Amino acid sequence: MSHAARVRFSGPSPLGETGYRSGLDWNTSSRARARASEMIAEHRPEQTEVVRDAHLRFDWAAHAVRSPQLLNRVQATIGESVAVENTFLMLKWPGRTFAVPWHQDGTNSRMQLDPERAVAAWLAVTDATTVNGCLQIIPGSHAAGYLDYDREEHAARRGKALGVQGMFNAPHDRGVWLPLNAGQACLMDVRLLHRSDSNTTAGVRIGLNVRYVAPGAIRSSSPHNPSLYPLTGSDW
Ligand SMILES: O=C(O)CCC(=O)C(=O)O
Repeated sequence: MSHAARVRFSGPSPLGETGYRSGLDWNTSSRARARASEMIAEHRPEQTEVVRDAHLRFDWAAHAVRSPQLLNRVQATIGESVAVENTFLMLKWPGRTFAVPWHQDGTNSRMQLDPERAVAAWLAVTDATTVNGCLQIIPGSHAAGYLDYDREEHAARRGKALGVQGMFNAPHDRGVWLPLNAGQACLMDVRLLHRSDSNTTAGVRIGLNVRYVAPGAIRSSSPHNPSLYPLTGSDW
């Protein structure tokens, strides 16, 4: 997206001052862990780290994005009509370096998401802890709006999963860790700065990242608009 066409979108968050909401449930822990076991068995041979559009590939992920408590919160945040714009399943295998740099989910070179009409969710499929690579966020960082960013160096190797990287020297001491049990989820303003570290444990860490949008949320300069996966409403 050209620099001139980019909008900063500074201002309040539909998720309040902190710009995030944690402690939601997308499933029971035992069912989430069962899904994790399936994913580990399927992806262990290739040690796949990123699966794009997981909601189109796995029935459990298609159900996860419409789990009632999560979807209710999403609708309370961005309105009744909701579609999935994108999902990534992220698997962090033991012994591999896979840290995700500071970034904002709602901006990349192709598009920007209007933060009043879009929200990001992160669903823990395994437990996510400070030692296996849970999210770290900077509460309130959405208020500065979209920041400048660089292209991610390793995008090609990671299947172009993340288009942006550490846009500024975010002070780690302002960061808050967001550990979640399997089956729990959090919602984030699409401008909220977040990152995660590599997994230093012997187990696999799996999370599902979801971007939800309401009609009109996507500002794009690309002819290849993302395909939407409507969940509720009829304005699509
Ligand atoms: O799963 C992770 O460790 C990071 C996910 C994330 O930040 C993202 O996909 O936007």
